[in-house]
Amino acid sequence: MVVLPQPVTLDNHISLIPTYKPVPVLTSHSIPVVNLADPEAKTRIVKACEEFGFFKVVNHGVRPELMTRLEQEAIGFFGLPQSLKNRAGPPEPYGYGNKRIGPNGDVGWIEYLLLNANPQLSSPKTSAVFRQTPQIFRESVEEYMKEIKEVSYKVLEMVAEELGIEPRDTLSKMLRDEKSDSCLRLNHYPAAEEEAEKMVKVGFGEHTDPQIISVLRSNNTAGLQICVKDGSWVAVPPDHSSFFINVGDALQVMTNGRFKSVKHRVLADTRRSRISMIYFGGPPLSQKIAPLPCLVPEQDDWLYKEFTWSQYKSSAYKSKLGDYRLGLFEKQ
Ligand code: GA4
Repeated sequence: MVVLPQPVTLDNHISLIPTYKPVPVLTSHSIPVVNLADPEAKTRIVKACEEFGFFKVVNHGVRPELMTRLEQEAIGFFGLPQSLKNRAGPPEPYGYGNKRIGPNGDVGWIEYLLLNANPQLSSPKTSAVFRQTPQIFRESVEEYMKEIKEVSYKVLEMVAEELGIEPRDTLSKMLRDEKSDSCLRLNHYPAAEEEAEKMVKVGFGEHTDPQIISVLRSNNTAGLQICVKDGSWVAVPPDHSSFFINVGDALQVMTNGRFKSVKHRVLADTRRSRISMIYFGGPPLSQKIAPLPCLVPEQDDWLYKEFTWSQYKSSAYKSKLGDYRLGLFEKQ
């Protein structure tokens, strides 16, 4: 894709986006790192999901050229003239979005493209995006998704094995399902044009991901932060060759709170642009979500009521980004 020299315009509400002072950076050894080829991987994953709801994955098997090619294509897309990009929006929920996140007034220093990750359920907006962009963009997205999905299946199968969940594809089959409600998000946190604007801004406000699992890859620009047990925020050193895995709300529920859905945010240092690509693995809309009986046999011990993914999703889309969405589904 040709990169057009277009200035990035995140319209005129920039002053609404708060600025931030930098927070302490966790050194990389503090963030759990899991080598997927390590025989200890399963144990390390479960420990990380309990402690942080977050970990970094190395030796993941995704071809580096797929990662860099999608990054290049995303840069190409975001470099298109604003009027062209706007034709792919607004994101309801799929398509191109600029500054506005979700339907309830959240804003950030960001432009993005949300795509359905399930070709069976491809939305008209996703198809429209691909009609307007070069073939190689679609191919990069599809090839990347194929491999990233394998990473998420592998991780969920390791979780199942370590926790003794049987069969071992209990979790991964929710994503493998042809009706799985999964999506791919390409985010661009642009560098500021004006010298005076070069500061840290909220790119993506604090939130948890509603789905089962999210797999993130970014370029080497910092910005991602996670909230740890004592409530403090720590910056995650970027690593463009690895993936970062987040536990989502649905996995927190299925493990009855044993795994933590990690609160995270992106504070964009607008001196450098940041590109991230995230696969959000969600179950089919009709999938029932509740603590897994093999982990918590007695319903009296369940911390959450049973709900369908469709119910949770529609409730999420009525919420603000930073809301505690699981509150409505907790048992009294
Ligand atoms: C957070 C995780 C994913 O990026 C996302 C987001 C979605 C959106 O951007 O449209 C939501 C947000 C996310 C949670 C609450 C609702 C929905 C914005 C928002 C305010 C695509 C998702 O599935 O949920």
